[in-house]
Amino acid sequence: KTASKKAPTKRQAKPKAVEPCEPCDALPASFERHLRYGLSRGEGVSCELFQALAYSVKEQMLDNWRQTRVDDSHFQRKQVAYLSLEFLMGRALGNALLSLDLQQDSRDALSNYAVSLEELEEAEHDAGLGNGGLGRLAACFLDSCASMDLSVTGYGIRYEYGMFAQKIVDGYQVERPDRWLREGNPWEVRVPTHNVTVPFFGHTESYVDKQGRRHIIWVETQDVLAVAYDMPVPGYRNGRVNTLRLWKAEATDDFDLAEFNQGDYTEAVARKNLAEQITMVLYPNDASENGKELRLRQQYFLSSASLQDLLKRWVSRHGHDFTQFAAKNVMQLNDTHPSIAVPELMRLLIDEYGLEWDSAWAITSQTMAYTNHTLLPEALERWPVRMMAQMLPRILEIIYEINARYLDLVAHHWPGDASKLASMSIIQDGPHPHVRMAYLAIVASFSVNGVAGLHTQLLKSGLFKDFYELWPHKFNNRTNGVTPRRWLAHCNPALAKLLTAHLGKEWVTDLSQLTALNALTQDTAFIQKWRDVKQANKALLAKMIAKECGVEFDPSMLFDVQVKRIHEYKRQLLNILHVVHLYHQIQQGHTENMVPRCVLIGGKAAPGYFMAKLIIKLASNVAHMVNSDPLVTPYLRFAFLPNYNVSAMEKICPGTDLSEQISTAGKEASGTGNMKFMMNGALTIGTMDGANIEMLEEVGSENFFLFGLNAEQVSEVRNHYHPRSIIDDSPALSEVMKLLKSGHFNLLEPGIFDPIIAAIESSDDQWMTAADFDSYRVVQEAVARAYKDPQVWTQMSIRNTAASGRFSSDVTIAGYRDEIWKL
Ligand code: GL9
Repeated sequence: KTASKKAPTKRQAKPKAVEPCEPCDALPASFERHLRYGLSRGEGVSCELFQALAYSVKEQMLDNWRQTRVDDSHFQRKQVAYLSLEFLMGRALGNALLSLDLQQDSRDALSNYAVSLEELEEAEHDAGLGNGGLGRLAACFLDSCASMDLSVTGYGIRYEYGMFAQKIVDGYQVERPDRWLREGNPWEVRVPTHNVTVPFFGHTESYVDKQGRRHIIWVETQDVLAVAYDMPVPGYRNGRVNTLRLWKAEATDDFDLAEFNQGDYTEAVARKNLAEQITMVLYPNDASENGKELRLRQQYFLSSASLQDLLKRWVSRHGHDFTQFAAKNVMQLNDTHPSIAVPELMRLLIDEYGLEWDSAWAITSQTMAYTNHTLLPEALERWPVRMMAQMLPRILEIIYEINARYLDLVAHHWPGDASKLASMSIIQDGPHPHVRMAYLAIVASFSVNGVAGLHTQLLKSGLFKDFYELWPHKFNNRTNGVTPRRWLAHCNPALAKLLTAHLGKEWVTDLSQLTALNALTQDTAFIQKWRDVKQANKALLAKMIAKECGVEFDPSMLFDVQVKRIHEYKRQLLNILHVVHLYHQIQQGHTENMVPRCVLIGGKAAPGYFMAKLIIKLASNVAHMVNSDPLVTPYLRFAFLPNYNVSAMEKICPGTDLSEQISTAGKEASGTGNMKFMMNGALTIGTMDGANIEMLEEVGSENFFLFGLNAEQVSEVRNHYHPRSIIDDSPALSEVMKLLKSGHFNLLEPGIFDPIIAAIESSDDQWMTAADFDSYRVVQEAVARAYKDPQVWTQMSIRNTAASGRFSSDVTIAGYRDEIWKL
């Protein structure tokens, strides 16, 4: 394999303007056309109406989509490739209508049909191509990049099965496959002209060419075809349409020729499946390493296909002249998942395009940037050397070479310190050596960032301390954010309308404008309007909860919500213990100062995570006892919402009063749900963790319910943690534990919650639930007191929204743009 085509392409004098050949039909006409001629039946069922509307909305974007590509390429703008194994996009219709200002046109188009736009939006299946925060962050970033007119392409995988659907059966989580593409995906465009092939397995050979240069070739590979599916990413009313390119794995046509020739045609065709498995399913694991071979295949498949795509585009313009490549390209690695892109870029530059090692390394190390999303040790990816040697032999050789050269540098920096060489090596030695992907990413990247202030601090002082000493200039913080288009303008139309009426409409693209709300906190008429909006949103949320959980939430009660992945560090357990405490208080008749509240918990547990699943079961059982006691329900109701996802959050955050952000300090890298709630006027009860700290800074401690140990205290107390004496010293917690142990919540299932009880009482409890219980309970009492005065509560709510401007992902992306990408 040697380099192919030489550089071609004439420079165009002007960017081609994309002229529509026929002026594109306005939306209503286009909608009718799609409904009548574009779809199989045109019977007008809501799924078809949705498809017709989606196709016609996509059609409205096509000219701008093409123009965006032409302009970016012509002006030779610096490009960013955002590489991510996850893009948790959710639904696209509502967002597209908002961005393109097509809401009224859509209503017009639907006027002849007995269906509302809102109903059609509900007919769209979520694109659940992610697990949680990390994947949703990628989706918010794409929206901000397009809205800020940045040339950024998302590269990901087109999983046939997205995040599983969660059912609750007898209180237990049951996973159901999410075949989100079954009815087709009207937004995507298959682009076979961008096909590339990705090699696997085989072995390497070396040869010396006529000039005496040694070359490595990777031979007898099993190649898999990567087929591009593009999804449009419209900017907010600015004419830009960026691209999310998702790769699907298919068998190449020349698979297993030998088998063909032996006459085993059908067998050979049937075996195609092996290749296509690569993009079959999203791994549903939240922040945990899983080491499965198929996962590594997915990672390499995405990395290789995306880089080949970028290099092909480069070569078509510049030939094999890569001198400007690093000045014009950045790859942002969303966690270590795509970090195999580092050796892959080296391979492509050296083996395919004939560069020398040093030039290839200069390019690679000036284009790669790495974002870390977690400190949890179980989430740090490591791949067995043996697995890599088999699957990606050429890649492993390159990793060894990168490591050898980098360890020279380490040896220079810490002369004679062999322990540093071992602890910092990309290869973790031992009987089963592993490749440490985070180290590989740091070594090769010009930027390493954390996702909130505390998180970045802890990276520098803990997990990556030695690397920080070696390369302090690489480290930087980029506090996460969420897009105000989806998470305010779209999901909370009533509040959006009120904001626009008082502040004008600029806040949608400049969320710092919300600070002007502070001037309205004494305006009683405005306060009343704010309250009315919240009440109306609570009524909508209550309707959904009645439907999904069969529990009546009363909008006059305090809505107290915790939705996120179920994980011990996020401490849904602490929340449940508090519910049990309230339940017990009510049963004891201590209701004098009680503020009636409805507690909602929702989230998925990783299918193999025993404790997380047991926490769901506990929530379900406690909810059952709470809701079936008529003495209790006037004061307390509790529901577990099944199948929490992006579109559920769009209904939840506008109707929430109190947002639960109660992780053990030092464990939640940032959190982003916390920001969505804040934007929508919820108050937060939370620990000094992740972005909570910055939220508190912005809004002031008088508008935030802070409790619990801070990160420093957590690591200090860790060494002498005795939950049993904490429990003994706390009458409230003692009662709660007594009730749990009595089997009150599992009368027919004796002993099932023993592992939870044991975990709380264990001095090894990493999450230190008992340590924060009393502090949490006391601050929950302060919450209740504040809620009693609607005027005061509403003022605090307004101040929270007012202070949320800093958590727009536009602000985050401005940071990436100026400090990392240098666009
Ligand atoms: C996460 C962190 O746990 C969150 O605190 C952070 O807000 C997001 C985005 O930076 O990244 N890291 C991680 O692995 N997940 C996160 O949410 N997990 C999932 O996405 C399921």
